[in-house]
Amino acid sequence: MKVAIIMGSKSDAKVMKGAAEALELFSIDWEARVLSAHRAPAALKEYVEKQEESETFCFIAGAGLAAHLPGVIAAYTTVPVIGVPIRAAFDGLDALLSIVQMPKGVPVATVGVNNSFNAGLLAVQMASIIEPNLKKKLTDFRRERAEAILQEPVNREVFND
Ligand code: RP5
Repeated sequence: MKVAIIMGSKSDAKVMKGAAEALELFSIDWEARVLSAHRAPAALKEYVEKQEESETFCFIAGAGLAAHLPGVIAAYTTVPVIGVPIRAAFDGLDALLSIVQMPKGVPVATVGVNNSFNAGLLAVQMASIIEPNLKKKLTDFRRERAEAILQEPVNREVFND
């Protein structure tokens, strides 16, 4: 089982590395490509269609500006696509709306602006549907995070940051 991480530009890599980090926490295999919907549409189509015959169970696609990449990927495949809006202008609102406002029939699951870690985590949750070990790991992960929050000391200084 593998996740294909696609980004519209090499400049997106610093944001998109969060997806790979989340997947690696749960030992899920991934591969990453730079493939733009606008600058290299033919290569994008070829890559996405090739994944149909592979172990890829999810695409994570990050793009900024007129971020059509996740939607175009979703148009070429029924493998689930998670879109990551990248903040390049307008605080990322342009990318967020470009990704989330898909027409009925061609869904893209969208995470928060620059939140590629959550995209990785959502892919892990998808994989956990058929992998009981992952389900347990995810439960432990949530519990550890909750414990860390509850142990955080809160004093007056928290309001001074
Ligand atoms: C989008 O335009 C990319 O996803 C990137 O976020 C943004 C800027 O790309 P570069 O001009 O840095 O290549 O297509």
